[in-house]
Parts: sequence; structure tokens; C-alpha cells
Amino acid sequence: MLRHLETLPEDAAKALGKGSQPPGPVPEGLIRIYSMRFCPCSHRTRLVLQAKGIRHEVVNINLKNKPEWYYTKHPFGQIPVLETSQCQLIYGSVITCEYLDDAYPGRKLFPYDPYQRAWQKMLLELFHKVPQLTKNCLVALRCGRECTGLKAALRQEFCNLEEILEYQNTTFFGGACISMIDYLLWPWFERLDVYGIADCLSHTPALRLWVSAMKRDPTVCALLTDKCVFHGFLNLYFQDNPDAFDFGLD
Ligand SMILES: N[C@@H](CCC(=O)N[C@@H](CS)C(=O)NCC(=O)O)C(=O)O
Repeated sequence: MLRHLETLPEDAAKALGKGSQPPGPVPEGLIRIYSMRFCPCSHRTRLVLQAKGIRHEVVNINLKNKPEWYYTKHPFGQIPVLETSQCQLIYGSVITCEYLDDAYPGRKLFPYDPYQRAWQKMLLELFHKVPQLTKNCLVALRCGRECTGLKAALRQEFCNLEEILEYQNTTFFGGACISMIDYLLWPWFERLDVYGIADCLSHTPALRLWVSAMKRDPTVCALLTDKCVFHGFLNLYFQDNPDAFDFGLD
């Protein structure tokens, strides 16, 4: 049920569903993430756990058949949630990432400088339409619906981000080095290809260079999902099959 960082691939745990027993207390020295292998919001938190080398365990949740007990961890039964060995619960993907950055030593992902930190959060505001637009495009394509308008809207959002990179003349959104904002944006860019909408980047060369640079980052590489496995998940997910979440596991 649980996988520790040092032993098995950290997210290779079967998803818990209705009727499952809730996991026990989090052992001292570990933090737990309630997650789902293909969820972009949880991907943010997992990137930060990986980037900072935080010892953690993963409990995957079956989102089409949620365990009854899971509502004691999150009021709406959403992921990601962090749970500490002091029984503290932290939810909201950006909040979980900031919490991990503040609570753990080592490489700081958000800048110390208050303006630079505020700038990264403003970029996040600029990005805020992208998650829903990518999801709407995916659903439209999978249901055989027209999505030209949605893709045009997504391209426009990407143009806004492109302008930032061009104006800053930096590889990453926070400057020359990868930082929190890059990890917060990345999960939706990793998914463009498997969602079938990578062509939305065709007018944004600086953003494409950022994507290439991100794919060379060891943290991003460590959490890349195999595209065939992702397609397998999406196929089952859109058939409403609750086994989708365990696709590719034994
Ligand atoms: N604003 C929340 C959104 C979390 C969210 O929507 N999670 C999705 C998966 S990406 C979820 O739990 N969906 C299941 C549900 O809403 O029932 C965050 O950033 O963490």
C-alpha cells in the first residue's frame, strides 16, 4: 500500500478505493502525500518532494471510487494532501509546495527576496486559465468534439507566458536557474503531448525552449510518466473505468 522513497518508484502504489482501510499514523521522519499517479496538481507537490529530497510515502487515491475515510483528509475529497507525523493536514497544491519549501531544509525553491517571490505568485495568476483549458481540450478531443476555439484560447495564454520569457530573456521563469514557479507550471506542459495538444506551442519558441530545458532537469526527469502508460490511463479513464488509476502497475 505504501511506498517509501528509497525502496520502490515513489508513486508505484495501487490506488485505495471505497472499502479500504485508512492508513495508520505517518511514521516519525516521514511525510505522506495523498496523490494520484496521473494528477497534475499532485505532480506539483511530488516535484517539490523530489527536488528537496524529502523522505515521504505515497498513498494513491482512486478518484472514481474514493474511500469513505478520505473526506477526513480533505473536505471535498481532493488531492493532493500532505499529512505529517503530528497528524497535520495540508491541502491545495500551491500551499503544499510552499509548506514543503518552508518546513524543510536544503535548496530553497521560492526566492527569499519578497518581490521575487511575489513575482512568481503573479506569474501563477497569469497561468491560472491553463489547467482548465488543457482539461477542456482533452475532454473535447476524447469526446470527438470541435476544439479549435479552446486551442486558440490556450495558444493565447501561452503567448502571455512567452512574452514574459522574452522580456526577461531567461531560460526559466524565475531566472537562469529552475525554481518553484517552473515546477508549479510544469505538470500541464508535460501533459500537452499525451493530451494531443502539443501544437498549441507552435507559436511560442521561448516556451518550447523552456520545455526542453525542463526535460533536462533531474527532478523533472525522475517523475516523467511513460507516454504509453499515460495513454493507457486516459483510455480507461474516459471509459469511466475505476481501474484507470492503476494502469501499468502489476
Ligand atoms: N485547487 C486545488 C485543486 C485540486 C484538484 O482539483 N484536484 C483534482 C485532481 S487534479 C481532484 O482531486 N479531483 C477529484 C475531485 O475533485 O473529486 C489544488 O491546487 O490542489
